[in-house]
Amino acid sequence: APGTKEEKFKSLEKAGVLNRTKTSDRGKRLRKNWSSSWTVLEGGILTFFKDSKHSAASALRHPSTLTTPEHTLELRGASLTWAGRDKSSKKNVLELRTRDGSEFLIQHDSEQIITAWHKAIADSIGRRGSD
Ligand code: I3S
Repeated sequence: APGTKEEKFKSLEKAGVLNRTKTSDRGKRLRKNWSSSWTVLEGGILTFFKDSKHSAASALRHPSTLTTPEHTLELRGASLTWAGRDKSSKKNVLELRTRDGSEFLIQHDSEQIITAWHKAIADSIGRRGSD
């Protein structure tokens, strides 16, 4: 029912295709490698599945590319900011830093779509606190 805890929790869940790249692994800088990825936000976990730039035919032959998570991020204790020009020349880029010091950039050409992701991720982080 609307207004219940369950309903609020459900409203935080989100899925879609985003461009993303990992820029740091527990503090160690990585070379950017942008790819398009099916992305799911559920229960305080953000999951990037293997990139969706392969053709549909290829995905049918290799279903694991659609179902194998490439990165699973625990949002508890994470921080989310809009990435500055120093981080990327792309528009609409979010920077997500996990508690273990790993960093990801998340991007979508649509401002409306990236704003919805910003809200969903920030709400999820906010609900889980920082300790
Ligand atoms: O921060 P950088 O090095 O300018 O990031 C760019 C590179 O990752 C580039 O790949 P190469 O290192 O193979 O040149 C990517 O193609 C660019 O997209 C990256 O910059 P943006 O500004 O798009 O994040």
